[in-house]
Amino acid sequence: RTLEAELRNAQPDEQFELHYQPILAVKSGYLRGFEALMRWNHPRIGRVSPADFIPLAEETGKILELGAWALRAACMEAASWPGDLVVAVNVSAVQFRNGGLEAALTQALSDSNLPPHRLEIEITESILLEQTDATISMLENIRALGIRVALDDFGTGFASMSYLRHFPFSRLKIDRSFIQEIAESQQALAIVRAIINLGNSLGIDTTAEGVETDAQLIALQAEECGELQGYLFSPPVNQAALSQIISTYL
Ligand code: G
Ligand code: G
Ligand code: MN
Ligand code: NA
Repeated sequence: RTLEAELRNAQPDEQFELHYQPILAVKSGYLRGFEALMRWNHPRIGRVSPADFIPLAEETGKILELGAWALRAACMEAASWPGDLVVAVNVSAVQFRNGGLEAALTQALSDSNLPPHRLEIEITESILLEQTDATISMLENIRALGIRVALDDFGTGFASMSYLRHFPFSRLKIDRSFIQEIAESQQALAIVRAIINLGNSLGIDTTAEGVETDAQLIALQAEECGELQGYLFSPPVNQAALSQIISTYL
């Protein structure tokens, strides 16, 4: 059977799991929370990369089932974490367009009892391209539930300054392509600094993604960037390793 047929028949609870990557506060080094990242372990094919199955799931509509499963599973897991640790869940443009997203969010929060301020969704700029008014009001409804909204991969797409004025984001996640260069390139550092300053003046938090080296960390510590994420601290890990990270940091 094709990968598409395998995906169509896959039960989320049986073949999928979430891995979690820690997110740290820059100044204090405190653990702020985790980004949940979906993993598909097919019984015969083995591990399939999200880069391969997410687009396929978006084309076939399977992402609606997988996305709702991920939201619920992430909220259930996060409800068992200590303190105010946040869970960030990636949401596809297809989930946005379909119209069931608010219901899936409400359901995940009520099933898990997770306080809404501990849930953040990550959306990409592609969501902003169409249906502007409908998109703005959906984001406002989601914010009104107390859920935070991050704009993922910021700086790579089409997001213009006007998006930042009109859409109620709580966070900008600076794409790792910029972070990769900050220790060597004055231009990359200038762009990252500009994004951080923009966020700070608009009251929007910033996260630097893909921090891999000490030199990058030092460069970011000199800026007013809020949070960090990257292989330097940890790759996405399974639930057992996650508990380990929580007990190390807390
Ligand atoms: O975890 P990894 O770096 O392999 O993820 C590759 C891509 O798949 C990233 O762009 C990531 O945002 C996306 N992805 C991972 N998990 C999810 C998910 O649960 N939902 C959606 N929509 N995308 C995800
Ligand atoms: O598109 P999004 O930002 O959601 O993608 C997250 C992806 O980035 C995950 O697949 C994760 O495995 C990957 N990732 C996380 N940290 C790093 C890093 O430090 N370097 C690289 N190259 N990828 C990373
Ligand atoms: Mn993300
Ligand atoms: Na990203």
